[in-house]
Amino acid sequence: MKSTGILALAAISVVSAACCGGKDASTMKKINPVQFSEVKITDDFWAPRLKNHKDVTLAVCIDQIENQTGRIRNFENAALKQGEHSGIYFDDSDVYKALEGMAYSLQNNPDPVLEAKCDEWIAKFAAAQEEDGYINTYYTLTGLDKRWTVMDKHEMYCAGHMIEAGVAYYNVTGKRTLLDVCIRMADHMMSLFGPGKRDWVPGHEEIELALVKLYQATGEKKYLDFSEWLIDERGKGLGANEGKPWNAEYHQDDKPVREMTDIAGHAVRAMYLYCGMADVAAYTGDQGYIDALGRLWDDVVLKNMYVTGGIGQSAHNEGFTEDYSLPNLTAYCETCASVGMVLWNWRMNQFTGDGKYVDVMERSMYNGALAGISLDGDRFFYVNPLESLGNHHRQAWYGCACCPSQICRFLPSIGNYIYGVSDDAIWVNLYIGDKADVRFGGKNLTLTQETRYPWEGAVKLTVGTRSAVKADMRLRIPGWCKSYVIKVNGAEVNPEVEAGYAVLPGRWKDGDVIELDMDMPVELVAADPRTKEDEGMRAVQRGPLVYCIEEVDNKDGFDELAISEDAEFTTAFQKDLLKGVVTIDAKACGKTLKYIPYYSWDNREAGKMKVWVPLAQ
Ligand code: FUB
Ligand code: ZN
Repeated sequence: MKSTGILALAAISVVSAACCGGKDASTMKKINPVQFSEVKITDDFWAPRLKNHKDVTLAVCIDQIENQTGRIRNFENAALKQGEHSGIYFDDSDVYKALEGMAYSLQNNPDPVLEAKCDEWIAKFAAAQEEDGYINTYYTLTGLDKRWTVMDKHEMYCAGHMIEAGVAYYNVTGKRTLLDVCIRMADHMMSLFGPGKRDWVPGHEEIELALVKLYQATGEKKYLDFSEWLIDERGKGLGANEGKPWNAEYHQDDKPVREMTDIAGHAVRAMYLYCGMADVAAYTGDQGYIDALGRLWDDVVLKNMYVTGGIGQSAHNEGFTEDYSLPNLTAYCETCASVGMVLWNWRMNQFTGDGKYVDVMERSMYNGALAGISLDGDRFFYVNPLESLGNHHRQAWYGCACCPSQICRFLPSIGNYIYGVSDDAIWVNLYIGDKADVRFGGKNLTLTQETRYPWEGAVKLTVGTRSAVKADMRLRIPGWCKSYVIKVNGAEVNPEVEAGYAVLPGRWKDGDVIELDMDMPVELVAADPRTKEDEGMRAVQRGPLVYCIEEVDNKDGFDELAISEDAEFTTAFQKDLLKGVVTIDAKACGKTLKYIPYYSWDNREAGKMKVWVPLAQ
């Protein structure tokens, strides 16, 4: 295959988010996702990763939390009100995030031993909860008199992660012990803060989106209202930066959220805030939130995002610096921030039905986020640079372990992102082999997807249904795809494409087959010319995957390697390399550069790595 074009990232079109054509019973979202609990992943790409998550990653997280660090001991000590707190003041959140991943894993693979482990942890959380509902082992063990005095001490952040875990575990098992702990903590917070009570701006967002989940689980609207109140507290100069050398911008507290135009500050904080705003707006229809999210999306994606879908240029603030400044060697691109991009873009797509959000979601998922875990599932990146001198490696764990626990909860819920339904359409967002049970128009149908994506662009969808279903099938045509063929029951069709989706109206019967065959050439990617760090350089992309060169494959003069616009590319699936990858050989200027998918780097002999390679002079 040969490259014909050059992609410029800034070519992603600029359209602000518009609200909410259709609605379902509960939200103003246009699309509702088909939950991962209804989607059985069967392909060769993700299914082995989910197996690894179950067999390896969970064991690693449990071992770190119980044995290698003091995270569970903090809960035991807090229950007894004796002993010390060890680690960082927000370490409780890692335990909750790992539990959330365990809950999702139980949904995919029921396992009484794992469930017993969850119950054991939950009993420890419940024992560590104060009489008044407060729960945070750091303050219980270092002085409850100081709780709720410093807005950046992550009390609501930890509570938010506990709520996400509590709702997940309740949804999977029906057991409500942890949900009740969450409700008591939420009610405790609401007894102190809110209209007519104390002001509060959580220094690290997360509680906002979690309260919406608590509202969904309990039907108690007061949690939705509290979430909205917390979001609206921002930008009033209340001082989220007290006790920390950071300004209000770092916490997204420099202006009211409806006035926000530019992404700034800490990347993960920003992502969680935007998710919370989208979740609240899904119920309230707040146009001020929706317009702000559209503006912020343009600012992030067009001026501050790496080709890997990673965000947050600087280690200094774990966040944003100047527009178009995207250094590669020192790129921060925290794994959590890439997962945050997935979570936020998923929500934006549900509002608007615009495929451009899924393009970004897919970019962050397959590149920035997936690089965060080793192919064996046992080591993690926190920082994901686009260039390495050979000294950057995944680790078994981190003192600040937000990223391992993030990956732990992200992977088993990957099925969430594949399908959606709206009043009149079934949306196919991602191409991942699976079998899904879809409830549409009062009927149950199955969709069976067969594909070798991301290695090949051919997708076959088979409908299973007892009676014919009238629906538009909306197949996403990824932004990278310039040429494709669609067939229905073997006959080629030429559907309209609306906002990135090919729209196939029909009355779908049992056994109907839709085929989408996307050309997946190798492409050279140029950055926006305002990005000086990538001037005169090109990245290589094929389908949703960004590629890189590693020294282990390119030992001969690695630093001098150059690519050319007329490079000749050959691709090959190598089943024994890096657990099976399509490699790309680029013949340029008499040399052959060997490319591998970015997500798979640093899984062999240590060495240098680059995504952006200079163009030959
Ligand atoms: O502060 C909690 C988490 O730790 C943040 O989201 C990460 O950036 C790391 O600082
Ligand atoms: Zn992280």
